[in-house]
Amino acid sequence: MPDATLNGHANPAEQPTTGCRDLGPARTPTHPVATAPVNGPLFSVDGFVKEFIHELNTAQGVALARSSVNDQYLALARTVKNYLMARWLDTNRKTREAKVKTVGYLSAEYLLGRQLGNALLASDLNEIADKGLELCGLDLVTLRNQEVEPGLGNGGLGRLAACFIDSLATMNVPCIGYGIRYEYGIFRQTFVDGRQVEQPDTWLALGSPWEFPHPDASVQVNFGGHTEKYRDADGKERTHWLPDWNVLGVPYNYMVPGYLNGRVNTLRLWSAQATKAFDLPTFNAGDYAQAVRAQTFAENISKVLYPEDSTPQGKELRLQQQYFFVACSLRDFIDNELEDDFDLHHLDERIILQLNDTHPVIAVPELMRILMDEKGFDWDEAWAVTTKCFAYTCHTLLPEALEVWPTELLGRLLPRHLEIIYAINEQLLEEVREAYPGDELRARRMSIIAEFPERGVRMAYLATYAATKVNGVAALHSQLLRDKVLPDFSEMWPDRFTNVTNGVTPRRFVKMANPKLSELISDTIGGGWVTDLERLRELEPFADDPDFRAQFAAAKDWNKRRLAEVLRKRDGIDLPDGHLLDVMVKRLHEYKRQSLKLLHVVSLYEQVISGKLPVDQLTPRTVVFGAKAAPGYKMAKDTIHLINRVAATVSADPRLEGRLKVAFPANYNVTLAEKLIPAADLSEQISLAGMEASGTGNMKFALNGALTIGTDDGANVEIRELVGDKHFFLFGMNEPQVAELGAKGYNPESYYEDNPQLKAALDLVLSGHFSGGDQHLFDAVVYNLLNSDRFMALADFQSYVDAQARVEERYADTDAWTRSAVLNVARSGFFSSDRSMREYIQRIWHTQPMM
Ligand code: 26V
Repeated sequence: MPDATLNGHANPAEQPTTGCRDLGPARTPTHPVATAPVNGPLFSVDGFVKEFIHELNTAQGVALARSSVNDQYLALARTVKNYLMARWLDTNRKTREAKVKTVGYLSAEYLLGRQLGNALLASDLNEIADKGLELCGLDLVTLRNQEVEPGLGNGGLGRLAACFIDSLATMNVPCIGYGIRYEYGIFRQTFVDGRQVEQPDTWLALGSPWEFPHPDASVQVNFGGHTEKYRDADGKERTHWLPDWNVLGVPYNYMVPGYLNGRVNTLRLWSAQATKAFDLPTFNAGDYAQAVRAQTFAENISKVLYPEDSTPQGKELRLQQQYFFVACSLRDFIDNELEDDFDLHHLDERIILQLNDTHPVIAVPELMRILMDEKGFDWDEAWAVTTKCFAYTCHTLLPEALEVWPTELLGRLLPRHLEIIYAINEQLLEEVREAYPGDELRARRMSIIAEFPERGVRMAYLATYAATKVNGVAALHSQLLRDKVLPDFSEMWPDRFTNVTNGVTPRRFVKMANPKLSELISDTIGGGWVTDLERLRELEPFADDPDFRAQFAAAKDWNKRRLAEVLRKRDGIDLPDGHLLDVMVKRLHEYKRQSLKLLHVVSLYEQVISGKLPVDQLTPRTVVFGAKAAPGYKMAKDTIHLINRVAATVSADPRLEGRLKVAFPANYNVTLAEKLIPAADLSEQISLAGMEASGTGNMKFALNGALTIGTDDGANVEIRELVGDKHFFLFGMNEPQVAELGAKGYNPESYYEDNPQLKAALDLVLSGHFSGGDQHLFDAVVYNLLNSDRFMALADFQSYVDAQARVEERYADTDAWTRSAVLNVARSGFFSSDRSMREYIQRIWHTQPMM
């Protein structure tokens, strides 16, 4: 049925301007969303305006003339959402009918970024919205800027999940993303006297137009209590779990629109609620606080995202979060997505559950529990199904990042699950002993149960044993995972291990974030690259075309001007014109080595103020840092403080005027990344080799025409191989060299003593130059480098400085630089998350796109 409201005529100039009269104009009282033809005509500008004004009037209850920017943003979001709604319902219906295998992506984090721009892009509504809003006297960019991004993740792992679900929707692959609807996402970072101060992230405060709560579809999640054995009707011994408390999981659905393909997948995030709002007798007796305590307790489960990535926190609440979302998700899929009479022996034909790191691994014993205790399966049947339904991705190499849950805690919170884990472990050890008779040491090494420093469950081992496939996230990482983290497992089950190198969505991180470059690319090779990123290869010949290079450079300049405006408004930072823009943005962690970058800056500065280097020999450069530190990670916070002090000192020193500037905008997030990355000339990827599992920022920079200075770590290795050594500034030890130095005994102080340039830089920090004369303010940072330097920043310092000299040399030759930048773009098509998804589909999931 054609929809009159979408194509009808509406001139906003004729729209009444008062709230009352606004509601007046005739509007067909239909719900266009439910009936809009899925493949029918797009919104006309007039239809768009009519719908927008309607949303403003009815949902926001204001007239255009009286509306705030937030009202306008919400009305626009709803207009776009309405447009996508028919497609969403259609996708759901078709997927259900087809009974095809779905990807259940289980992730505790989704770092989505703003939704409006992406929804407009996916539905091709940008131009119409732009024109329509202009007719209303409004500006699309202003409205887009009103959106607060849902920061429901810490960094790379959460952003990867968001890229993956975007790609699956775009590739027409059925997927439900399952996760937690944190009421507070990653904290908002502010600086007070240069120190990080965390503020709560109130992303829901101004309204959340993209979510659809379904309290009617809530599920119950149990905790605590004990188990009891009994005999069923057939005389078989079975187990009951008698929990002693529970909460409700309320699903909130979010649209995941594919790019111009009419598919809209679902992201389903769970919010915790008390099963009984209050205890009425207690309330009536006047003890209000006691009455609401249960409610507060329950709701705490989805209250806040854990921002810790420095020390694994054995926090009970965190385990509650993990079990909560996983239990909700399995229950939801089995009870609501499958047909009532579905035979769960064939569950693997309908779902593959991808474990995004160890956070959702408690799903393994949960599925066993459901199959055995609720569905009457015996152990072997349940295990046969379970092991076909899970695949596990590991995202780290740091031993301290691998989760181990104390059995005391697990047993108290999830007694039945601990029993099942013990039984799984017994079975594992039996298999190991059979394969390696007499090798008791090996059995002990491979045990899912750790005995020291306390008895605990190694979640990575549990996942590896249960999964059909285990993958690392870049070639080097997967190799090290096999050789160093899980060597016994990979020896016993070599075929289980595989690599899928990460990728990023070209929709958000090129097409949306870099409109000028995108336009140039599309004008040159057509628009197909947006869903087939390897086609960027066709740009290669244009690297030698001066005219193309000029346009490419002009796009970069435009991005820099746009960034300058953002930083001026957002942070009061002035970006000088014509500087090499040198960017290091990522979580603050010692292994990532922000301190190495800082030492380089301090060294340049020191050489100038001490007269060793004439200032006019410095390449004009602005160094931008963006980084949040985990609130409990002292060293990381001290490093932030030092960066801010160096930034203030260097930027204020007239001797460096126009030559060197350091900027550290607070609260780096997806929204800022979208402005920073397209503007960057130089991408800093300088982790100690063997420490960064993959990195994904590195890919975003290369795809936007920044050159990388980097170590042979994570996906840097593959970036360098693809773009070519000439167009990548490699430095530092490689992983075997790091291992060798570690084995030999690393003495950071010797590098300090032997390298006058390094010594001078560290001495300048120790002199109190950046701390108003306080010679001890940064002792922790400096002496950590001098005495321990776990991540060998001092060992790589000289090599890094040398590589920076090569950067400056190339940058001085504008044509050569731009040529390298073009080749970086042309040769980075591999790093599309569409390619990653294709690999998961073919080698791990064995799912099919829907036609
Ligand atoms: C967690 C922890 C926990 C405590 C100890 C220190 C530590 C360090 C890092 C982490 C995060 C581990 C999970 C994670 O976010 N990994 C990131 O995943 C990205 C997507 O695969 C990948 O690009 C990054 O290299 C990897 O660090």
